[in-house]
Amino acid sequence: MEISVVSTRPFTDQKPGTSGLRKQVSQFRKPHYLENFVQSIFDSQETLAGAELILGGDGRFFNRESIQTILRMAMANEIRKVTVGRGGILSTPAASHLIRTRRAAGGIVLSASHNPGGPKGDFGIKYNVANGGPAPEAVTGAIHAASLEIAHYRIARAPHLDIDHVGRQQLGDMEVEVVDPVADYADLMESLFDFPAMRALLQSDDFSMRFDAMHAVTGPYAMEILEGRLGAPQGTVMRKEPLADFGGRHPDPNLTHARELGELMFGRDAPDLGAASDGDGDRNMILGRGFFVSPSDSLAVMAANAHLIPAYRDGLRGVARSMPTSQAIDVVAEALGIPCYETPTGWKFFGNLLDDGRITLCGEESFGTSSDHVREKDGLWAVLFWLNLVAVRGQPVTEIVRDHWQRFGRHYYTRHDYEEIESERAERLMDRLRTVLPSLPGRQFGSLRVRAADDFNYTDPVDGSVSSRQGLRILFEDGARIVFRLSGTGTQGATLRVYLERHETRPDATDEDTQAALASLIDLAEEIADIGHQTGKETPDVIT
Ligand code: VG1
Ligand code: CO
Repeated sequence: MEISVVSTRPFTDQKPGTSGLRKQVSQFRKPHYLENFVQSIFDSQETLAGAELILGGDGRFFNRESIQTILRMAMANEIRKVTVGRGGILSTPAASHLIRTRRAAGGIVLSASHNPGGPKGDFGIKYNVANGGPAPEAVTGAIHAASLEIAHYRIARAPHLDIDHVGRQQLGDMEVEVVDPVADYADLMESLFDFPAMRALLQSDDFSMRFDAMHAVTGPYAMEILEGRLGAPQGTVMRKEPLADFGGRHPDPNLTHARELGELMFGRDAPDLGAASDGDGDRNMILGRGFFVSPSDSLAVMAANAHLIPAYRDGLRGVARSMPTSQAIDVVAEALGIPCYETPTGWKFFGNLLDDGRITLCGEESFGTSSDHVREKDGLWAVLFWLNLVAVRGQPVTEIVRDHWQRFGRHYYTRHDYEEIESERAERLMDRLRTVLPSLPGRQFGSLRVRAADDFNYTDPVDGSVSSRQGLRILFEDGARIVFRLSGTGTQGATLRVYLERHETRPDATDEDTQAALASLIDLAEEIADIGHQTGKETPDVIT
């Protein structure tokens, strides 16, 4: 088969962010843009030659076309075998699982997660390593370095490959196996949870649930698991057909974008459990009847109840959360007598802790939770965890969370996002704040006294690698915190994220409105960072 060696020149913007390379589709469609990045993966990752690669994506616009290109480049770069999800589909956690079970050298997942899709939307490409997890910083750094030096890429002149039927084919010397994207993952879920108890719950007359797949990748997974294997009534899965533009909305599981689900869950005769996942199936939102479970609380509740779930019957080795995630799980870990690690934002930082057997469960405030069953966050897994929990505790979601607050106190928590700020302005705000931090410790603001203020640095306890400048923290003596960081997943301008939290232990004060309960911290964040003036925005664009 003929191989073309195509001359190209570097693009200077191919530095992967928090989760892969994410750009507008228009950027990805520029001649050579995708090819340059893929060749940079092959050039920098020597373990791939002669090995197996897993390939799939969330089905968004440009997914199928990219898969054809990557297959032809893989052949030209002497990959032994590519395993691809039928239709080019693989959710992020399913891809992680496949990499592990097939002992592949790595995987490429095409997704921009919860960002909008379509010709005017976003596209993304993530590289995962042999443990099934997102490439650590050393690997993304090497890919970026290769992208800055690239002079040509290799691609086979091959016909269009059929990726819509399960089976094996040859592309020159390379084998291409198209697999059912759902089956292995569904088996894995069945091995972790108490399916008989969940089936009984879903089929009983006094329980109902809705899962919003948001026209994204989890539709087929949720259909097979919830309506198929667990026998949930038809219609349990909403917006189940994956669409290339997600039906024109953001596949972002929150109350703004999962509007219909929110209306149902906060309306009359609401179902008992509501849930949604994002574009690539790694995020989850959990709702009770008229009740929103904050992701940080969800993580803490999971840790406190893990022993009730078959896969975690013997307890947890340890837990971890990203730095801005609330400290609700720290309190649970302390009660359980297990370690709790604090990592920078991004799933890649959990990989070593999981591989080293230090933790079983981990999560982020950004609707991400998972365990050692894969090396990615896992949306449907979290939903099944909650379903299993409701089945064995025999209590509604709301009661489970309220009980948790009574036992451990409540960590009031919110995140305020200021979007599409001019990048220079956002950097200036952070720089200014960085210079203010040293003057804060010891200062009193109303009833709050600053204990410490710093720029978060992380040393990986397993390999000793250091990641610096991972977010600015102001820590108060009573345990309250304000954290500032800039997003690493956006495609337009900069997004400032302000994370606020306070621990309330008075049993009669755990049912306040979150924004009201955090009002003085919110005002203080504005005062210290001068957000309105620095960003030109009076109020945040998104509050979660
Ligand atoms: C955001 C979240 C982070 C998450 C990342 C990828 O990153 O804050 O917790 O790991 O998205 O999630 P940032 O840098 O924009 O804050 V996903 O579901 O987009 O792969
Ligand atoms: Co995602």
